[in-house]
Amino acid sequence: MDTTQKYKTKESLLELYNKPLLELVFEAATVHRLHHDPKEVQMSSLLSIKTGGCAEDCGYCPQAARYHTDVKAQKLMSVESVVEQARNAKENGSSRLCMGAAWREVRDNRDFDNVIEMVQAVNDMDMEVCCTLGMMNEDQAKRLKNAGLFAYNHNLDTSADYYDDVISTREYEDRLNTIDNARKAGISVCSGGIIGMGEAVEDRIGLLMSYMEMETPPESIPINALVAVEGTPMEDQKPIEQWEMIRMVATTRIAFPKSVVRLSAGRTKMNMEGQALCFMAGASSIFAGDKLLTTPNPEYNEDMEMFKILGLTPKAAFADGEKPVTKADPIIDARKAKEAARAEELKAARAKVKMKGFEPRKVTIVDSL
Ligand code: SAM
Ligand code: DTB
Ligand code: SF4
Repeated sequence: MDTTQKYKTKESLLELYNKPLLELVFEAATVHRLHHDPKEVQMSSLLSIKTGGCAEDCGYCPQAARYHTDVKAQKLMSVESVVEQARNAKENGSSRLCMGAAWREVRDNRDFDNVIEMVQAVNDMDMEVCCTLGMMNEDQAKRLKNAGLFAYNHNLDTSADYYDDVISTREYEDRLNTIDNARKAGISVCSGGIIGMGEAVEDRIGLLMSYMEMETPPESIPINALVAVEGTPMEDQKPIEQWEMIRMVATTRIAFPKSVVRLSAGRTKMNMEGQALCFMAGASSIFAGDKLLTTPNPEYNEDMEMFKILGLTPKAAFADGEKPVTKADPIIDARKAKEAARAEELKAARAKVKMKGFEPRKVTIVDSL
């Protein structure tokens, strides 16, 4: 049953969303079973590699510099610390690591070189690597793909109509372009949205329509419930009901039968029964680990307990696509060659000084205050 044919218009999707809940869940569960193993759920761990201090004004985001939240800005993590965190995520059952940076856009600088090295290292650990770094151009997307990036997360967040109520520092069109650049580079697309930001149900459907209009819809669609963080313009938003999350997951599943639907932010506010209905209705992935980017998420052992009760199993890496090959990065290789040559020069200079019989000057280091 190709449901994308049946539910192609805003009206039909709206009607679907508003169906009696259990009928909607039943229909979604039926579609889910045609395209996915309902026992398998992908576990993806999030890691904030560069936190806070972001120049954008996304109304939901605790990492925007202009809002007074408890998030402390931190510089880019080291490659070694990322590898350590990836190892921990893998040991806890995650098959994907999603690295997030509080950037408006990717810039061609040393930080991006380091992200390339992170992608190479985590791909070499046989985990699916996903990045969410803000806007990027085609060359940057190609460089990430070359490093072994499996997926790129870039959310449209809401409908084109409601977008201006949420963000003013960039356009919907900019988001679409970045998604296009990831797609052109052969990277799997992860793109979804947030519910509970004060939008109408029509905007939730409008978000889905934006994906419906794409030549190829995202391979993965995260559905987030707003985490209303103190200090952001959305701090007082009324929390959504679990039923709304279930309806949104089910409608997304039916509209995009082949995509992975990710039950994303907001699980700490849901009980196990609510999450179970989401899995029944076609959610096939979660963010795992006790932290999203800056806000709490259920602990690994809580999720494992839930999986045991519901009879779910973590999905293996690369079940939905071949592992990318990590290729050499010319920029990093050139930099390393330059550093090696400089080290050789220094070594030779030191040896020369020694041959002449000079003793290196002794320097006493006094602890600074
Ligand atoms: N800076 C990059 C960007 O905006 O694309 C990547 C990081 S950004 C934090 C990734 C996504 O997290 C956002 O697009 C948004 O969908 C989601 N997000 C951020 N804050 C959220 C919140 N308070 N509640 C739910 N989702 C949130
Ligand atoms: C997505 O759709 N949700 C994740 C991930 N992609 C990057 C982020 C959720 C962030 C929630 C707020 C926070 O922890 O800062
Ligand atoms: Fe910056 Fe991304 Fe947060 Fe927007 S969502 S403020 S771009 S970190």
